[in-house]
Amino acid sequence: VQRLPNETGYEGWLRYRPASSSRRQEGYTAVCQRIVARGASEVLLSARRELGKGLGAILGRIPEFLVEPPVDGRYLGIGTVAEQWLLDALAVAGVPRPTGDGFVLFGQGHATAVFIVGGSDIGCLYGTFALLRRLQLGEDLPNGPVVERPAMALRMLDHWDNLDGSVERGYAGRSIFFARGEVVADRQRVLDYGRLLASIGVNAVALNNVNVAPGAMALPTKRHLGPLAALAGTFRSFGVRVFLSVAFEAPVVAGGLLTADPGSPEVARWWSQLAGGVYDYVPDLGGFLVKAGSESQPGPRVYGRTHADGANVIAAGLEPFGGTLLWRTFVYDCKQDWRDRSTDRAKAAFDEFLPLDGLFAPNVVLQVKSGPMDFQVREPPSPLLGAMANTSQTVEVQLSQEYTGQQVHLCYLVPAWKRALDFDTYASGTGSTVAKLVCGASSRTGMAGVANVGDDPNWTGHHLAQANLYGFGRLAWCPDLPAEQIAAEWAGLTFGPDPASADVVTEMLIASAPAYESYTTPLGLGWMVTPGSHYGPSPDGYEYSPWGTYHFADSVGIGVDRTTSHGTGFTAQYREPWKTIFEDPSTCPEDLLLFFHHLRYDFVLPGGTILVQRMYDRHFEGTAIAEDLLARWRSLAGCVDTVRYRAVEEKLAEQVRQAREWRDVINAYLYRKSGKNDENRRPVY
Ligand code: GCV
Repeated sequence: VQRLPNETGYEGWLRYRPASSSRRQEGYTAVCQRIVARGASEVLLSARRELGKGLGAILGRIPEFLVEPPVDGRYLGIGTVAEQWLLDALAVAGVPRPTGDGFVLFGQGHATAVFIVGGSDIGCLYGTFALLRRLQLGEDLPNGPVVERPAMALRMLDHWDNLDGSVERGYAGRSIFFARGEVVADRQRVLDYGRLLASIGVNAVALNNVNVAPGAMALPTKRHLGPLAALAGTFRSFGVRVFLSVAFEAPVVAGGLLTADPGSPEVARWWSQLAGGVYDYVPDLGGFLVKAGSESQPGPRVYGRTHADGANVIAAGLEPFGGTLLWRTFVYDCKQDWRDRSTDRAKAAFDEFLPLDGLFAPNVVLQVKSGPMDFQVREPPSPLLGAMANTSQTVEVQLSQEYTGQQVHLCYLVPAWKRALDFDTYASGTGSTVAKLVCGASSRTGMAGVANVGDDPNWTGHHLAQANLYGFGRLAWCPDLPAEQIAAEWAGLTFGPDPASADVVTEMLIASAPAYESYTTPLGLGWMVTPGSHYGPSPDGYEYSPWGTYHFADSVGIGVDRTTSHGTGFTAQYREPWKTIFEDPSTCPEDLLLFFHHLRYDFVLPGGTILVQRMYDRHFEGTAIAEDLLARWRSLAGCVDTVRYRAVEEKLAEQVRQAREWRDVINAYLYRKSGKNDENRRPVY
């Protein structure tokens, strides 16, 4: 048996291996060994370098770069709509001009020549990666036009990286941007990250943690701006704009003022000077990101001001430079008395922000978590999404697997994000999906994801967690892509060219999140994790903490009554028909039942099973799937290189151990509360 060369995973999905057959390789080579490229901007140079690298490996020979098309008419042409020769080529082929950062791939005369034409330089770069993806997946050179354009304007990753190099909720090593209080000087890793991001269409990155520690408040000041500008320059060559997280109270802590009151003229002056200072160094800075008035962080209410006042004063400083202020709506009172059954964390963002609709400056975008709580494995979509007709919104998801197995457990999150994007808010009639809201509203909105990346050699800790990074970018580019297709693309690129391995990996990805949900907290329960670390089962951990994330289990039943008729009234934040659907346990989707309702253990579900039995069943089923994930992976022994094979095997074996622990702890808890036996007599302790 021929051993496959070991891989670290560092290349991600840009592995660029020789074409799978010599026939294919010849076909690609006939056209792509000569590249006609005339533009020479920084971004176009990135595209050229990528073509050199990618085609060099796929064709097995370094392509030649030309300025004039060769006489035999066989070449790959690349450039933008600003170049007449490409406009001519488009016209001859009858292909529409690409716009914005979109691109068109098309062939001429039975693919004797192939073109990548971008609406912009960045469009060319995206087109380059799209072509390379096709070739890596063994597809034909494009003939009929492939026309693409990013659906969302903002496709952004938020890093929760601290200046000391640690990463809040990071499970893949240390920061790739900061170390020991400084911005890193060696930018090789950042450059390779930029390539990965551009290849999936991500165009913005917030570098530092939204919980801005005092040291990091100095980030937008002179001391760090030189190195930050260099880092932004590296990203710029991949079409990625940089954002910085700033703290609401920075005028006091970093600026030495006596107040951070947004109503104070000196505070306004301070923010505008700060912005000016940053734009001197980073003229295309995306803007600032703020978490205020949340989880013990000071916010505008401290000064008797609203979130609109707080956001607008910072936004005014950014406005002259075209910058955007992303203001997070993750605002709630994290200290709750369990006896108070009317206060509900799920309601907080809507209650706080809805009355402010229309009061935010045009360059403010509210960044709304996809669910009303905090990235649980299953939550309903946030009712705030789409509820503010006169305010721009961006949806926020989490790639970093804080509550979904911390990159030890396999949990492919794209289907969950898709659920949020596909949700019909009915804000302006049927078809008002969240995707439509964040795609159409403005040139500043889209999707932000908390990054799952660190300095681990394979970027994400778990090799297979790279699928979430890949999937985030692809989904923000095109929310219509099916989660299965994204999984299959990624698996093909990462484990191909052997299609059998890619198929197994795709199936594993698709099975993973339902498994995780089942063996941890199915039916919308959530929150049974260990407080603080958010890892491993602790059924009463948050029940006896003041954070207000209770499930209210007693000897009779379990779940949170969020109905309007006798609960917290959260269901009233949804438009019809959702309000009615969620309000009634007989119409509420089973996966959200305990999110919206407190039900008796013997509540009869459609089909006749009682609630607690269903919970037992789900825990057994989920654990069995986790065991099956390991078995499926083991079926790939010899088909995947040893290094990656062993690393994934180790993670999956640990996942099985922990899935069994989750199953046993939660089932035992439910049994002791309810006193009801498992009707199948499986071991419940
Ligand atoms: C950055 C959760 C996490 C926090 C995180 C917070 C947020 O509560 O546990 O670590 O803080 O979300 O999104 O701001």
